Amino acid sequence: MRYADNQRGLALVITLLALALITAMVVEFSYGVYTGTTDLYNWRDSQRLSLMARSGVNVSAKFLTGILNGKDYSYPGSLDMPVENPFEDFSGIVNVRIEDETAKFNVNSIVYPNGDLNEEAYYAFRRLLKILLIDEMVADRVADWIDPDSENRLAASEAGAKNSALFSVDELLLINGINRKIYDTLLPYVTVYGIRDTLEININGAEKPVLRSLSENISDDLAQRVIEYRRINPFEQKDHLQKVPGFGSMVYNPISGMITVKGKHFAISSSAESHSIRRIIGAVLDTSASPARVEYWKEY
Ligand SMILES: [Ca+2]
Repeated sequence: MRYADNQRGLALVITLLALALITAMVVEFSYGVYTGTTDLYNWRDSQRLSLMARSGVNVSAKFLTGILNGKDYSYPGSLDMPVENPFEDFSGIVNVRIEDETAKFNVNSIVYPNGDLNEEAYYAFRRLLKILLIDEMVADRVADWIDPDSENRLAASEAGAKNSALFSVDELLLINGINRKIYDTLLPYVTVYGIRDTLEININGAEKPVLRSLSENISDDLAQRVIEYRRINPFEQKDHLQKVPGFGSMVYNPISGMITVKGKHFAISSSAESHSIRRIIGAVLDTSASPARVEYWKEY
Protein backbone atom coordinates (compact mmCIF):
# COMPACT_ATOMS: atom_id res chain seq x y z
CA MET A 1 0.00 0.00 0.00
CA ARG A 2 2.69 2.43 1.08
CA TYR A 3 4.73 1.50 -1.95
CA ALA A 4 1.93 2.34 -4.33
CA ASP A 5 1.17 5.57 -2.48
CA ASN A 6 4.73 6.73 -2.66
CA GLN A 7 5.09 5.90 -6.30
CA ARG A 8 1.84 7.67 -7.11
CA GLY A 9 2.89 10.64 -5.00
CA LEU A 10 6.15 10.93 -6.85
CA ALA A 11 4.51 10.63 -10.27
CA LEU A 12 2.08 13.34 -9.29
CA VAL A 13 4.88 15.63 -8.18
CA ILE A 14 6.69 15.17 -11.47
CA THR A 15 3.55 15.81 -13.50
CA LEU A 16 2.71 18.93 -11.51
CA LEU A 17 6.24 20.18 -11.81
CA ALA A 18 6.27 19.65 -15.55
CA LEU A 19 2.96 21.50 -15.88
CA ALA A 20 4.21 24.34 -13.70
CA LEU A 21 7.36 24.55 -15.78
CA ILE A 22 5.40 24.96 -18.98
CA THR A 23 3.05 27.51 -17.44
CA ALA A 24 5.92 29.54 -16.02
CA MET A 25 7.70 29.52 -19.35
CA VAL A 26 4.61 30.67 -21.21
CA VAL A 27 4.21 33.51 -18.72
CA GLU A 28 7.84 34.56 -19.09
CA PHE A 29 7.55 34.63 -22.87
CA SER A 30 4.49 36.80 -22.83
CA TYR A 31 6.76 39.62 -21.72
CA GLY A 32 7.79 39.99 -25.33
CA VAL A 33 11.16 38.40 -25.69
CA TYR A 34 10.68 37.87 -29.39
CA THR A 35 11.79 40.44 -31.88
CA GLY A 36 10.85 38.37 -34.88
CA THR A 37 13.61 39.30 -37.31
CA THR A 38 15.34 36.35 -38.91
CA ASP A 39 18.93 37.62 -38.57
CA LEU A 40 18.44 37.68 -34.85
CA TYR A 41 17.28 34.10 -34.90
CA ASN A 42 20.28 32.57 -33.15
CA TRP A 43 20.52 35.24 -30.56
CA ARG A 44 16.81 35.07 -29.93
CA ASP A 45 16.89 31.31 -29.66
CA SER A 46 19.67 31.43 -27.18
CA GLN A 47 17.81 34.05 -25.15
CA ARG A 48 14.74 31.86 -25.12
CA LEU A 49 16.77 28.93 -23.92
CA SER A 50 18.29 30.98 -21.11
CA LEU A 51 14.82 32.02 -20.02
CA MET A 52 13.59 28.47 -20.11
CA ALA A 53 16.52 27.23 -18.09
CA ARG A 54 15.96 30.01 -15.59
CA SER A 55 12.26 29.17 -15.35
CA GLY A 56 13.23 25.59 -14.70
CA VAL A 57 15.23 26.64 -11.66
CA ASN A 58 12.67 29.13 -10.37
CA VAL A 59 9.73 26.80 -10.67
CA SER A 60 11.59 23.86 -9.15
CA ALA A 61 12.76 26.02 -6.27
CA LYS A 62 9.20 27.10 -5.54
CA PHE A 63 7.95 23.54 -5.74
CA LEU A 64 10.71 22.17 -3.63
CA THR A 65 10.13 24.59 -0.78
CA GLY A 66 6.39 23.95 -1.05
CA ILE A 67 6.86 20.19 -0.84
CA LEU A 68 9.36 20.35 2.01
CA ASN A 69 7.37 22.79 4.06
CA GLY A 70 5.81 20.98 6.98
CA LYS A 71 7.32 17.63 6.07
CA ASP A 72 9.65 15.83 8.43
CA TYR A 73 11.56 13.95 5.78
CA SER A 74 12.51 14.14 2.12
CA TYR A 75 12.85 11.37 -0.44
CA PRO A 76 14.34 10.54 -2.96
CA GLY A 77 17.93 11.80 -3.27
CA SER A 78 17.55 12.90 -6.86
CA LEU A 79 14.84 13.55 -9.42
CA ASP A 80 14.95 14.11 -13.19
CA MET A 81 12.16 15.91 -14.97
CA PRO A 82 12.51 16.13 -18.72
CA VAL A 83 9.88 18.16 -20.58
CA GLU A 84 9.90 17.67 -24.33
CA ASN A 85 8.58 20.27 -26.77
CA PRO A 86 6.89 22.46 -24.16
CA PHE A 87 5.38 24.77 -26.83
CA GLU A 88 3.91 24.37 -30.26
CA ASP A 89 6.64 26.43 -31.92
CA PHE A 90 9.52 25.08 -29.93
CA SER A 91 11.19 21.79 -30.64
CA GLY A 92 13.61 20.99 -27.93
CA ILE A 93 13.89 19.71 -24.43
CA VAL A 94 14.02 21.24 -21.00
CA ASN A 95 15.42 19.02 -18.28
CA VAL A 96 15.50 19.79 -14.61
CA ARG A 97 17.49 17.66 -12.20
CA ILE A 98 17.19 18.10 -8.46
CA GLU A 99 19.76 16.57 -6.16
CA ASP A 100 19.71 16.46 -2.38
CA GLU A 101 23.13 17.73 -1.33
CA THR A 102 22.45 16.61 2.23
CA ALA A 103 22.52 13.04 0.93
CA LYS A 104 26.17 13.53 -0.01
CA PHE A 105 29.30 13.66 2.12
CA ASN A 106 30.14 17.22 3.14
CA VAL A 107 33.95 17.36 2.90
CA ASN A 108 34.02 20.59 4.93
CA SER A 109 32.71 18.65 7.93
CA ILE A 110 36.06 16.93 8.53
CA VAL A 111 37.41 20.14 10.09
CA TYR A 112 35.36 21.93 12.77
CA PRO A 113 34.80 25.68 12.28
CA ASN A 114 37.34 26.23 15.12
CA GLY A 115 40.03 24.42 13.08
CA ASP A 116 40.13 21.14 15.00
CA LEU A 117 39.84 17.86 13.17
CA ASN A 118 36.41 16.22 13.46
CA GLU A 119 37.69 12.68 13.89
CA GLU A 120 34.31 11.04 13.38
CA ALA A 121 33.84 12.79 10.04
CA TYR A 122 37.50 12.37 9.10
CA TYR A 123 37.39 8.59 9.56
CA ALA A 124 34.09 8.44 7.70
CA PHE A 125 35.73 10.32 4.81
CA ARG A 126 38.62 7.85 4.84
CA ARG A 127 36.11 5.02 4.59
CA LEU A 128 34.40 6.72 1.66
CA LEU A 129 37.75 7.08 -0.12
CA LYS A 130 38.61 3.44 0.55
CA ILE A 131 35.26 2.23 -0.78
CA LEU A 132 35.84 4.29 -3.94
CA LEU A 133 39.34 2.81 -4.27
CA ILE A 134 41.00 6.19 -3.71
CA ASP A 135 44.10 6.62 -1.53
CA GLU A 136 42.86 7.30 2.02
CA MET A 137 45.64 9.87 2.49
CA VAL A 138 43.56 12.21 0.36
CA ALA A 139 41.58 12.83 3.58
CA ASP A 140 44.70 14.34 5.18
CA ARG A 141 45.30 16.54 2.17
CA VAL A 142 41.72 17.83 2.29
CA ALA A 143 42.02 18.40 6.06
CA ASP A 144 45.22 20.44 5.59
CA TRP A 145 43.61 22.42 2.79
CA ILE A 146 40.76 23.41 5.12
CA ASP A 147 42.38 23.73 8.55
CA PRO A 148 43.75 27.16 9.49
CA ASP A 149 47.25 25.99 10.50
CA SER A 150 50.16 25.25 8.16
CA GLU A 151 51.45 22.05 9.73
CA ASN A 152 51.87 19.40 7.04
CA ARG A 153 50.16 16.10 7.76
CA LEU A 154 51.88 14.68 4.68
CA ALA A 155 54.75 15.92 2.56
CA ALA A 156 53.72 19.24 0.97
CA SER A 157 50.08 18.76 1.95
CA GLU A 158 49.92 22.41 3.08
CA ALA A 159 51.43 23.71 -0.18
CA GLY A 160 49.15 26.45 -1.50
CA ALA A 161 46.44 25.50 0.98
CA LYS A 162 43.40 27.73 1.27
CA ASN A 163 43.19 27.19 5.05
CA SER A 164 39.44 27.63 5.08
CA ALA A 165 36.31 25.75 3.99
CA LEU A 166 35.63 24.99 0.33
CA PHE A 167 33.01 27.12 -1.41
CA SER A 168 32.46 24.75 -4.31
CA VAL A 169 33.35 21.13 -5.03
CA ASP A 170 35.60 22.00 -7.97
CA GLU A 171 38.05 23.54 -5.48
CA LEU A 172 38.99 19.94 -4.73
CA LEU A 173 40.91 19.97 -8.01
CA LEU A 174 43.25 22.61 -6.58
CA ILE A 175 44.38 20.29 -3.80
CA ASN A 176 47.75 18.65 -4.17
CA GLY A 177 47.22 14.94 -4.85
CA ILE A 178 43.67 15.20 -6.24
CA ASN A 179 43.78 14.69 -9.97
CA ARG A 180 40.91 14.72 -12.44
CA LYS A 181 40.35 10.97 -12.14
CA ILE A 182 40.06 11.09 -8.34
CA TYR A 183 37.83 14.16 -8.59
CA ASP A 184 35.49 12.53 -11.11
CA THR A 185 35.21 9.43 -8.92
CA LEU A 186 34.42 11.50 -5.82
CA LEU A 187 32.10 14.04 -7.42
CA PRO A 188 28.79 12.12 -7.29
CA TYR A 189 29.21 11.51 -3.56
CA VAL A 190 30.57 14.74 -2.09
CA THR A 191 29.34 18.23 -1.41
CA VAL A 192 30.55 21.40 0.31
CA TYR A 193 27.09 22.42 1.55
CA GLY A 194 25.71 21.79 5.00
CA ILE A 195 26.49 22.37 8.63
CA ARG A 196 30.10 22.08 9.77
CA ASP A 197 29.67 21.10 13.40
CA THR A 198 28.98 17.52 12.47
CA LEU A 199 28.65 15.23 9.53
CA GLU A 200 24.97 15.16 8.55
CA ILE A 201 23.83 12.74 5.88
CA ASN A 202 20.27 12.21 4.69
CA ILE A 203 19.75 8.45 4.82
CA ASN A 204 16.73 8.80 2.50
CA GLY A 205 18.94 9.86 -0.38
CA ALA A 206 22.50 8.72 0.29
CA GLU A 207 23.93 6.32 -2.25
CA LYS A 208 25.61 3.13 -1.21
CA PRO A 209 29.21 4.38 -0.77
CA VAL A 210 27.98 7.31 1.35
CA LEU A 211 25.83 5.05 3.53
CA ARG A 212 28.78 2.72 3.99
CA SER A 213 31.10 5.60 4.93
CA LEU A 214 29.08 6.09 8.13
CA SER A 215 30.32 2.91 9.77
CA GLU A 216 32.67 0.00 9.34
CA ASN A 217 29.67 -2.13 10.28
CA ILE A 218 27.60 -1.14 7.27
CA SER A 219 28.41 -3.76 4.67
CA ASP A 220 27.57 -3.58 1.02
CA ASP A 221 24.63 -5.93 1.69
CA LEU A 222 23.31 -3.89 4.58
CA ALA A 223 23.55 -0.64 2.59
CA GLN A 224 21.64 -2.35 -0.22
CA ARG A 225 18.90 -3.35 2.23
CA VAL A 226 18.64 0.27 3.41
CA ILE A 227 18.17 1.39 -0.19
CA GLU A 228 15.51 -1.25 -0.82
CA TYR A 229 13.73 -0.51 2.44
CA ARG A 230 13.44 3.25 1.86
CA ARG A 231 12.15 2.70 -1.67
CA ILE A 232 9.03 1.26 -0.09
CA ASN A 233 9.10 3.10 3.23
CA PRO A 234 11.15 6.30 3.18
CA PHE A 235 12.54 6.96 6.66
CA GLU A 236 10.31 9.40 8.52
CA GLN A 237 12.55 9.32 11.59
CA LYS A 238 16.22 8.51 11.97
CA ASP A 239 15.68 5.58 14.32
CA HIS A 240 13.48 3.84 11.77
CA LEU A 241 16.80 2.70 10.30
CA GLN A 242 16.63 -0.02 12.92
CA LYS A 243 13.64 -1.50 11.12
CA VAL A 244 15.97 -2.53 8.31
CA PRO A 245 16.84 -6.20 8.82
CA GLY A 246 20.35 -6.40 10.28
CA PHE A 247 20.46 -2.74 11.31
CA GLY A 248 20.42 -3.21 15.06
CA SER A 249 21.13 -0.64 17.76
CA MET A 250 24.79 -1.70 17.77
CA VAL A 251 25.13 -0.31 14.25
CA TYR A 252 22.63 2.49 14.67
CA ASN A 253 23.64 4.14 17.95
CA PRO A 254 27.17 5.22 16.98
CA ILE A 255 25.96 6.86 13.75
CA SER A 256 22.73 8.44 15.00
CA GLY A 257 24.43 11.84 15.45
CA MET A 258 25.66 11.89 11.85
CA ILE A 259 22.40 11.32 10.03
CA THR A 260 19.14 13.04 9.18
CA VAL A 261 16.01 12.16 7.19
CA LYS A 262 15.41 15.51 5.51
CA GLY A 263 17.47 17.36 2.94
CA LYS A 264 18.41 20.99 3.55
CA HIS A 265 20.58 21.90 0.59
CA PHE A 266 19.38 21.03 -2.88
CA ALA A 267 21.20 21.43 -6.17
CA ILE A 268 19.03 22.25 -9.17
CA SER A 269 20.42 21.86 -12.64
CA SER A 270 18.20 23.12 -15.43
CA SER A 271 19.12 22.74 -19.08
CA ALA A 272 17.26 23.89 -22.17
CA GLU A 273 18.33 22.60 -25.55
CA SER A 274 17.15 23.19 -29.09
CA HIS A 275 18.86 22.76 -32.46
CA SER A 276 22.17 21.99 -30.77
CA ILE A 277 22.15 25.22 -28.74
CA ARG A 278 22.14 24.57 -25.04
CA ARG A 279 21.84 26.69 -21.92
CA ILE A 280 22.40 25.31 -18.43
CA ILE A 281 21.84 26.87 -15.05
CA GLY A 282 23.15 25.31 -11.88
CA ALA A 283 21.94 26.54 -8.51
CA VAL A 284 22.12 25.41 -4.91
CA LEU A 285 19.39 26.33 -2.44
CA ASP A 286 19.38 26.25 1.32
CA THR A 287 15.78 25.27 2.00
CA SER A 288 16.17 25.44 5.77
CA ALA A 289 16.15 29.22 5.46
CA SER A 290 12.83 30.97 4.96
CA PRO A 291 12.57 31.99 2.19
CA ALA A 292 15.02 29.52 0.67
CA ARG A 293 18.44 31.09 0.15
CA VAL A 294 20.40 30.77 -3.08
CA GLU A 295 23.94 29.74 -2.15
CA TYR A 296 25.26 29.21 -5.66
CA TRP A 297 24.21 30.23 -9.15
CA LYS A 298 25.98 29.64 -12.42
CA GLU A 299 24.85 30.05 -16.03
CA TYR A 300 26.62 28.55 -18.97
CA1 LIG B 1 46.04 24.17 6.64
